[in-house]
Amino acid sequence: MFTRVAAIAVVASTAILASLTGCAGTPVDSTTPVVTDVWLRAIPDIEVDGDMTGMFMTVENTTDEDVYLIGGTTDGTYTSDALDAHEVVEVDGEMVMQDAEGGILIPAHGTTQLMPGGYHIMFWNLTQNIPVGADVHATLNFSNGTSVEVHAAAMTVEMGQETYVPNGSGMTP
Ligand SMILES: [Cu+2]
Repeated sequence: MFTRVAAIAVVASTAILASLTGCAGTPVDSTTPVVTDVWLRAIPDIEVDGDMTGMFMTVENTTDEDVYLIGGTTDGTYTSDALDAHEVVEVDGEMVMQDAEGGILIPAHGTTQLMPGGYHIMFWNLTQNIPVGADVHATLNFSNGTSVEVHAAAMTVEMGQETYVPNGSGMTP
């Protein structure tokens, strides 16, 4: 009787140890920014809607150092181009997009929103339509050497939420 109880106790403590070891064995890299709410503007017909789009998200930096989102890559499904980190700025009264110099700043212990009319990740030269509901894969690269794999849901941007202004490199996404 006593022996059996002892044996059960050993099994129980081994299970607890295993679960603790499991946690320790898969540490979260605390220098990797936390990316949430990823989506991108659907382009249902590239002949009509244009062959570029923007990806949007929330990025949180939990470290003591500023980090920059410097761009990304895709699996080539919708474009074979690299993904650029862009911003929308006002130039001579017009809103135009341009490269975010040095990347998109995610301040130390801060959060940055990428949204239509502001910061975005640019998809150039789309090779096929991105219908509403499509699951678009991308890898985002940060200035501290970390990367984050994301899946963006393609969604329609409500009318009036974004502007289309011609400029040297295209239009605001
Ligand atoms: Cu852009």
